[in-house]
Amino acid sequence: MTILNILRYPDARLHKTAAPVTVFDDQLKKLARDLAETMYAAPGVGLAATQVDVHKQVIVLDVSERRDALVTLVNPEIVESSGASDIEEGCLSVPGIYEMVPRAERVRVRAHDANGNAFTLEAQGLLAVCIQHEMDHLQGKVFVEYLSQLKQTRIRARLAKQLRKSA
Ligand code: GNR
Ligand code: NI
Repeated sequence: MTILNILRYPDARLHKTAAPVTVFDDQLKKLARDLAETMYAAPGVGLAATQVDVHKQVIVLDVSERRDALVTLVNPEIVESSGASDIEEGCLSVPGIYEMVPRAERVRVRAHDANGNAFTLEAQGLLAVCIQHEMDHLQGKVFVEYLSQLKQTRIRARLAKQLRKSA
C-alpha cells in the first residue's frame, strides 16, 4: 500500500478531465486501495484520483465516524438529484479553506466497484455532497471555482502565504 501525494490548488493538473475506466484489472484495484489509504491518512472523507494526478474516473469516500464504510465509485454517473444542501465544504487540495457551494441534498448515483460490478447508490447529506465534490474533481473542477473571483483571489493569496510559512 502506498500513501500518494495530494496536489494542491492552484495546480494545472487539477483541471485535467479524467477518462472512464475501461479495464478492471489489478492496477485499478491497487489504485482504489492506495486512494483509500491516502484518504484515511489525510484524513479526509473523500478523494478523487485527479487529486493524486491519476486521470481516471475513480473516487473513494467514507463519511462514517468509525471510518469503516468505504465506498469506491468507478465511472460514477448522477442519474437523479433533488433538493439543496447547506453543508460547508473543504478540500484536501485547498487546505484550511471552508466555504458553502450549491449542491443537491440527495443524489442517486450509478457506478461500478473496483471489480467492475455495476450498482446504484442513494445518498443524502454529507455523502451526497462529497459525491458531487469528487465528481467535480474528475471533471477538473475544484470547489472554490463556484465562488466569486474576489474570493478565489483571496483564497489563492492565503494558500500562497501558508506555503511560504511552511517553507
Ligand atoms: O475531506 C473532505 N471533506 C469534505 C467536507 C465537506 C464537503 C466535501 C468534502 S471532500 C474533502 C476531501 C476532498 O478534498 N475530496 O476531494
Ligand atoms: Ni476535494
